[in-house]
Amino acid sequence: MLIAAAIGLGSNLGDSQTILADALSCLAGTPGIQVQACSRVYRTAAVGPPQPDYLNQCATLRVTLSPMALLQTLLAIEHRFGRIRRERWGPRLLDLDLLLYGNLQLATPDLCLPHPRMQERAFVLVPLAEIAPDWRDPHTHQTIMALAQTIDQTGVVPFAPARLPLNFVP
Ligand code: PH2
Ligand code: MG
Ligand code: MG
Repeated sequence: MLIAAAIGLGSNLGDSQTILADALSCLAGTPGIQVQACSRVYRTAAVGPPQPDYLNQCATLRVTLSPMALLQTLLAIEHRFGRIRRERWGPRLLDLDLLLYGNLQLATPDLCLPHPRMQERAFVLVPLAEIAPDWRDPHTHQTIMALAQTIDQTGVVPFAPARLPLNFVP
């Protein structure tokens, strides 16, 4: 069975635009994952400790993987792109966050769904609203578009246009 999932991508070190594009190609080439839609890439002011601006993007997927298997895949791709975990919320080459998995709500030490901070993050909600405006947050039952409209969107600026995912199936 194919389950809809949504992820957030972020990078603020190295050639971030290439890293995000390559990470999406990598996901599209992974068995059990179809990339359904990619948002535009946004340049966003960093939330957290002082650090360079990020490039952020969201993608919707269709997966046959379990939530934990999908999370492991995301972590493996982060590592392949050389991510080293240093300070929490510090700069990184690639951050892949699992945001939504169908309408599953989950709270385990390794994985919380929906992503616990997505509702307050314009750098997640603005790109996600572009590709999944009607998806309802399973906690609040609000649509992503409605959530995006309630937050301050300053500091989230379009940077590059959306491209079709590599294994896009219309
Ligand atoms: N990720 C963080 C911390 N701060 N700020 C922006 N603008 N974009 C991010 O992706 C981001 C952040 C931790 O994951
Ligand atoms: Mg993150
Ligand atoms: Mg992360």
